[in-house]
Amino acid sequence: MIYDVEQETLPREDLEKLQLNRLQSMLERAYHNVPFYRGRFDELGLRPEHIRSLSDIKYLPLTEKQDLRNNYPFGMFAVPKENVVRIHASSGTTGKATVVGYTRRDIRTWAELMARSFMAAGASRRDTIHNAYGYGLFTGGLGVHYGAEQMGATILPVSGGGTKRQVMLLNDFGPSVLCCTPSFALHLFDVAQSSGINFRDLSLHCGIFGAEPWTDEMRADIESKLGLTALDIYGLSEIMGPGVAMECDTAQQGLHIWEDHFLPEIIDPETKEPLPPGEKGELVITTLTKEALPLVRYRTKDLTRLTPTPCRCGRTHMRMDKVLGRTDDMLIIRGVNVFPSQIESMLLETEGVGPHYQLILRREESMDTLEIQVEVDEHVFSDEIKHLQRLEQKLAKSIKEFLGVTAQIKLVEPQTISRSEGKAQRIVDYRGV
Ligand code: DLL
Repeated sequence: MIYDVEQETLPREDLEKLQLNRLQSMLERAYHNVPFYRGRFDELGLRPEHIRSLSDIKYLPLTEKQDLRNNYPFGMFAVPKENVVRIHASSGTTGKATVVGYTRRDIRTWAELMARSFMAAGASRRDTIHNAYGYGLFTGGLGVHYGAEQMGATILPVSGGGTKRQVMLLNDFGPSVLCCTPSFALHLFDVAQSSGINFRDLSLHCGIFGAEPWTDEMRADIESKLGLTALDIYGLSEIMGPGVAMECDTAQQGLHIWEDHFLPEIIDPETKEPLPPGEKGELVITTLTKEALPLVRYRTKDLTRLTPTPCRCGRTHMRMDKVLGRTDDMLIIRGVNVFPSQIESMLLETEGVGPHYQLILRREESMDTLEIQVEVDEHVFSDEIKHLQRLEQKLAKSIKEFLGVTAQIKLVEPQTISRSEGKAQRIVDYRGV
């Protein structure tokens, strides 16, 4: 079922007309109300009315996270403070948080787009949704919450933490949809198992997982363990929060970007030049309707590819591939570039090797080293030492062969790698310490 048939299936020509209209009025607002943008435009001798077609977007300046930080906390807002009804922030690993704001209409749009996302996942108002995304300054909890209510489903505002209690609620309340990070879904599975609860006996039919990168191999693992359809949801606080793009359950192949509100592009992260359709690069998004925090060509740092071909589900909005990783998560090990997701795919192809892993980077005598710690099943771990060593060597060999990096593999016991209730920490980097 489609939540907003008219908007979600707009013929491309009409969709692009709508995008151009919205782009032009957003640029007017950004230029006149945000000193940062007025400064950028003036430097380039550019005025909003110079943008006459969607392809003119390439003349607009890019916006980066640092620009938001430089204008911390509210300097990029395009409306007076009294029109802002909500603030969220993402903590980030370094420096000050990135602060975002919403008007009443922004919140309504977000709820609508999340309702679209739920229905794209095959959910409906008859569902009960267990929401384990954190409530608070993080956008996950409240974003999902408002969308579920907008669609008319029953929402369980569980938030993060208290894994054992969550398992009890899953068992007792019988929700049909689970929302959390993919790594937390696996953690819930482990905790359920140790309490003697089989996920497959629960009433869940669908999981809406996002907020961190995860591979198709991880999806297969989650689907088989949890007995549900696992779908990918993408978003970032700067642009809105969850629900910028959502995978449909019809094709389960790429995430529809809600293009009547967001204009996506792919650029080469090095040269910053736009790339032709279908090429892999950094996703850049321009918000088309956001009132409180309009962003022009925001660099997400996320690497993906846009698929302009029509989707079987009937939605006309373009799809993006599952995010491969972030440009700033790319590991460069002795000159070889590799993303954690590529290592994840390789690990999960091996029977008995689990989805919980951590990449540990060290510098030894000015050489970078990579250690991959990965949990193995109980029966693999209790195997003879020589079998474990053989498996370690086999994994190291295929990683070297396919990804070109030398890694030391350390197979560890189940439950040894620390679990996160939010985003998993896949990389531990001791190089700068
Ligand atoms: O993570 C919003 C969100 C909440 C999305 C719940 C989905 C579900 P931030 O904390 O600002 O916002 O982090 C945004 O997380 O730039 C990506 O690098 C990463 N990310 C989000 N969704 C996905 C996904 C929320 N499905 C950053 N796949 C983004 C891969 C994702 N990475």
